[in-house]
Amino acid sequence: MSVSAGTRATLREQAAAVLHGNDAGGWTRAAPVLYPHQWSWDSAFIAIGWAHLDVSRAITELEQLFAAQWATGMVPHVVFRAGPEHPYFPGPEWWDTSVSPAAPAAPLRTTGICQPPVHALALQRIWQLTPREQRPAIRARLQALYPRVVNWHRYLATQRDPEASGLVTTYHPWEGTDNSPRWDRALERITVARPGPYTRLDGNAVPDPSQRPTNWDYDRFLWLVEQLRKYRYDDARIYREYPFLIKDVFFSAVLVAANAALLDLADVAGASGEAREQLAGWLDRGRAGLAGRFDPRTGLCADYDVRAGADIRLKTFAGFAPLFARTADPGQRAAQLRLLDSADFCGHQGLRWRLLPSTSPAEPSFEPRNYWRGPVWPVISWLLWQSLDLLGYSDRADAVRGDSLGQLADGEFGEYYEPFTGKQLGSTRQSWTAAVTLDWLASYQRTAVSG
Ligand code: 2M8
Repeated sequence: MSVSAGTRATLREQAAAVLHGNDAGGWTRAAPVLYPHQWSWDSAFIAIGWAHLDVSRAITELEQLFAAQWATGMVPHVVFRAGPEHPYFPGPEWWDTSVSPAAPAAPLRTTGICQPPVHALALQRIWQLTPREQRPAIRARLQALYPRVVNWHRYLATQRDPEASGLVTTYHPWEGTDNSPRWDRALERITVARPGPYTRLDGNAVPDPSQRPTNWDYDRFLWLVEQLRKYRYDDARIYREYPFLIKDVFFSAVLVAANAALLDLADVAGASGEAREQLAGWLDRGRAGLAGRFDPRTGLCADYDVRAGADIRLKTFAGFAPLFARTADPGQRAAQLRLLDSADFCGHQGLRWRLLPSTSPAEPSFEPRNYWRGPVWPVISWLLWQSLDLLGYSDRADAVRGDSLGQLADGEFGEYYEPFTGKQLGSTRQSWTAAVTLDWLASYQRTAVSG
């Protein structure tokens, strides 16, 4: 599918208007009503979008996020910045991160978990787009931010991987793909003492409950937060005692790509020899860790439930971790590309667009309208597009971009999309969706210039 130049121009204006509309001054709401605060990986994608409008504003987005970095190096999944006129549940009281000596001091308020480290990819894009006359100023800011990003990666490579396996351990479904069926078994194993009374607010923005996690999910999400708080968000204690620990292959693949991006920026950032060596070490270890989780029979990578000692073998987008990590292994690449276009994924006859669904329609747990259990997420399509492009599969990458823009042409900038009808679901005016749209649109110019 190719989108006309006229549609592209309109989309660019609309996408820029979404970012400006959600701009809260130095940071951007993830969505106007559903997500009124600053979210971590949203912010990284958002910075990529801002980079096309104003590189200085783009780097400010990351600076604001990293201002809330924990002493451990962790970048929290939400920085609560909106006032009481923008309600969100669960808010800072539920997390009460003051129990941890590593949490940032008041008035900063955050959650106590994290999300995939897309930030280095954002920094890389910002630098690529910085006009010559702005280079000295942006370079100085990049140099200040860079060690903090290295520190963030160090946290993931050490505290979140005490086994030095190359795979990041996640503590909570909210560390990326909330109600993905990848977590079902691990959540079923947990006996939940009733979490304190609570009232969900997500129904205000998305009234159709079939598009959101269930109350069963929320009971478990919130109970897990209570446990993390009980352990004072201390990684060592969590690792010893807490019931939900998953080696997440998607999260780990993003870290691989992010380590490669930091190495690419090492000269610009004036990185020390030691930092370069560490980054290269984490990169190799990440690649090896993912290779160890690849199943040649299915062509997919499998997550691992640390507590149960069991593989999580499901057909979801996360199984394409080797592609997201841009694997150098030709056998894995070929197997993954075949699978990507098979009837279990993008080659399914009923799909509106040839785009990767969050869960395969062939999975019994597949639900086409429900959040991370089936819909297509533009940000995931963007990560796949970038990987395919960098791996040299430019035709397949172009098709992902074209289909994604076709899907986005309704101008709603949905959070996610129904794979069979192509209709928008979840929030509208979702910032990260607008951001990746801007990046896709600008890539037509890059192709035109370089080609
Ligand atoms: C979703 O998660 C939040 C909780 O963090 C929610 O449902 O309230 C997820 O899609 C997450 O990955 C995303 O960062 C966030 C904001 O877009 O929304």
